[in-house]
Amino acid sequence: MSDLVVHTFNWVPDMARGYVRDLRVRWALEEAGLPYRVVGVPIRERGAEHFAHQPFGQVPWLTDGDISIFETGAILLYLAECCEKLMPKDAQGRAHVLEWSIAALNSVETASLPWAQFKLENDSSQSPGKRQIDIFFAGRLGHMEKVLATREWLAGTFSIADIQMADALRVVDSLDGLTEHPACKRYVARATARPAFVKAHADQLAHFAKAD
Ligand SMILES: N[C@@H](CCC(=O)N[C@@H](CS)C(=O)NCC(=O)O)C(=O)O
Repeated sequence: MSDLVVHTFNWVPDMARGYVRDLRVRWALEEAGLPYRVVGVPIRERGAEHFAHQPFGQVPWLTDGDISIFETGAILLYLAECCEKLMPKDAQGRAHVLEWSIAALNSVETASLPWAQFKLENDSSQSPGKRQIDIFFAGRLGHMEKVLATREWLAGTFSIADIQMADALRVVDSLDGLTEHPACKRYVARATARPAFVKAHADQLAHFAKAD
């Protein structure tokens, strides 16, 4: 690791302070004892440079010399690869860290974040008539639409990133939630046309049908 730089907003409203996700990255870096710098980027005018590093226009992202990585979970795993204080080296130890990292993001935070948003919505009179969850999700789809408009697969060639992203969007498509996001819709169609998906899907249906 060379010159580690955590990029975060240069200002956020009071209520967000202490909760911006650069905290997780700073925390990991502190645990690891790795030197790093923090660079602030504007919260209001987020330019092309910002989106080139973080396609959702969010923070944080980390640069390590020429390497740039976004998504807090990915950044932590990236740091953990090089630091035994963040993840043990033995196979079972690594597996436990991976399973619990994904559990935090995918099993707990998928519930805790909407819960917090509903709670904030009920406690305030913001956006009357518009549900925060709709605004939140439309924002996410808007960013994914831009990403998927210009690439076939998320990480260059097909990868486990596409398995997870396509499956997350597939349920939305099944509920007609992608009608205004044609690139997302085409991506789901492309992914689910892959022979491996078709077979896995058919096999799952057959598996459960056995129990009928
Ligand atoms: N999944 C992303 C979420 C990042 C995130 O929610 N960042 C917030 C700050 S904590 C942000 O940039 N909010 C501004 C926005 O969404 O426009 C990660 O973990 O890195």
